[in-house]
Amino acid sequence: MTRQQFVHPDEIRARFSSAMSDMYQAEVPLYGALLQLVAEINYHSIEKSPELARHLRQTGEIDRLNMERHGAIRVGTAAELATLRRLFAVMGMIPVGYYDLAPAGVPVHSTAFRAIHETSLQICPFRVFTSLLRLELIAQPELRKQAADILAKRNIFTPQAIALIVQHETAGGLTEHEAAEFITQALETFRWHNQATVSAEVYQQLHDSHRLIADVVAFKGPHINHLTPRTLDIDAVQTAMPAHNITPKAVIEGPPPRHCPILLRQTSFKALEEKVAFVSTDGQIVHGHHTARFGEIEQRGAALTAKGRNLYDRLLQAAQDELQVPANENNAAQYRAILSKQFDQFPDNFSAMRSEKLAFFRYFPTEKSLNIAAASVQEFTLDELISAGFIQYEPLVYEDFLPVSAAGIFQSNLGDKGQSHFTGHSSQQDFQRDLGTEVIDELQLYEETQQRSLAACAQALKLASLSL
Ligand code: OOG
Ligand code: NI
Repeated sequence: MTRQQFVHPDEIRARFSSAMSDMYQAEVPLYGALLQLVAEINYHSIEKSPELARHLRQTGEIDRLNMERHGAIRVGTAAELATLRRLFAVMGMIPVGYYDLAPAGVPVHSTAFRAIHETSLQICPFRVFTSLLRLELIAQPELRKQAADILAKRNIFTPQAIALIVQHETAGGLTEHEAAEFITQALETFRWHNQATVSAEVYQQLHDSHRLIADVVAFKGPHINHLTPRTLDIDAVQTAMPAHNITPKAVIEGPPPRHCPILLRQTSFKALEEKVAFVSTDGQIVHGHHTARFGEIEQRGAALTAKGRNLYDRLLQAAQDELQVPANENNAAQYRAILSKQFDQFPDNFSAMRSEKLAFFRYFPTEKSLNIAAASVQEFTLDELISAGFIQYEPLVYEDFLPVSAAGIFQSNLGDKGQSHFTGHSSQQDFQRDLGTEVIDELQLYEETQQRSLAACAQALKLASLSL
């Protein structure tokens, strides 16, 4: 069989993402309502703002907007995480970034599986925030052992999914028929099961230790716990949610509203209370409930450089320090005011963000550049080429996550008022050992995309090279 007959991983990812969205819509109808609301508001945002429309067309984001989403899952063992890495690799999804949630009181550490090249991201930007439970953070040794024993007994992958992962690894790809079967089989891992694998008593013990531990340990597999569409106007969706019977959390996570959006702003609706069946040791079924699955929306903005990110982290921390208590329903308006005031210090135009090297950009040759004699611009710097109208730039969209926001999303859904942080030291090395590979540094990826766009400009203008 020749390579040409393999379905491209980008195509498998696009189909899988769409199949997962269909499954989640059937499982959580409110997600369907949210999708519709987001699509309507995106449509109006584009109609209302020719500038936004032009920007989205220039970057190509307009074509990926309606299929853009991320999901989140939580696994219990190193073996589960390592096999997930192989499963996502079939779809061209590689672990990017390390997120330590323990300091925020969530006993997990995480990565995001996603495509890494701008061409692949353009075909399908689907990402999955994937967390590994840190059992060592369970304080009671007996419960810790019991949780580990329960997890050791489960298998979260179908035999056919494993066989197709191996087929992909040995043959170098999947045929049309195999890819279709892979999507069906892989989806099984993320399906919701309303039957718990433990008794109501064990569930309660796990739940008392931390709600998240019950969510990971007491079920057959890592059910997808939310799928998040991308909105162009998160404030408009947040305001419109209650009229659609969707109750959002009080505060939007991330930066304040800005003319030039940066990083990521997110809000979610509370997890649903769902009926589950527990099995007691004598085989009796006991009915109960579990809250795990919720809905979330996000607005994505410019990817920041290390310098920009430091400024963001500092201003966010300053806003939290000034508020003194965690943001909630009662102080939401005050928090918004404080946050906006702090972020006055973050330039809100792309020209300043570029000259101060706060964000990453993608450079495009303009129409004008196609008609000039190369010799006439040989001596121009990048800034001069921009001023003379030969090159345009657009911010690179942030493709990743924010640990403080992620913790806020976890917390609002866990309703966890107890433990506010874990002290056990966490380590990217341990995570990578369990994952079976190193995670990619996201800043490196943005740097490379920026660099490739400069190289393309140099080529269009017939220049030997072009640098920042
Ligand atoms: C993941 C929470 C993090 C985000 O968008 O930051 C997340 C989870 O609840 O499992 O999805
Ligand atoms: Ni999320």
